[in-house]
Amino acid sequence: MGKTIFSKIIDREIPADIVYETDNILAFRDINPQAPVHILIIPKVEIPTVREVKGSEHAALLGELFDAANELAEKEGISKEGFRLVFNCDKNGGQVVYHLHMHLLGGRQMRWPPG
Ligand code: DGP
Repeated sequence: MGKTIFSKIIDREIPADIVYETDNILAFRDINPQAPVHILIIPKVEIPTVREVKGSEHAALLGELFDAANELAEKEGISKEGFRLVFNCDKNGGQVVYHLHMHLLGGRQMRWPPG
């Protein structure tokens, strides 16, 4: 299987507005933002979908994703008013890029149910 667009961003083969990086995590602004703040937070390791996530194997990595989300929400000034974290999974979930990613959305009132 070829590299996903997100692996190319991790490897700096294509540009992105990177806002956070650690040994295990990268975060960058979504190219097609759905809110004033729309950041994608991804593990550097390739995990295609939520279905491959295992608590026994990935607990620490998931913790790092949530730490990054909280840190970025604070930095972007959306922590106090609130924000939304989303993982889309497969076709019905609306997943387009098959590299696990958490959407951090904020800066406006979110609605429910989602589209
Ligand atoms: P999803 O539907 O959950 O798979 O979301 C994929 C998101 O990735 C979508 O909101 C648009 C974003 N995206 C796709 N290609 C690129 C890219 O090349 N650069 C950036 N920054 N974002 C991208």
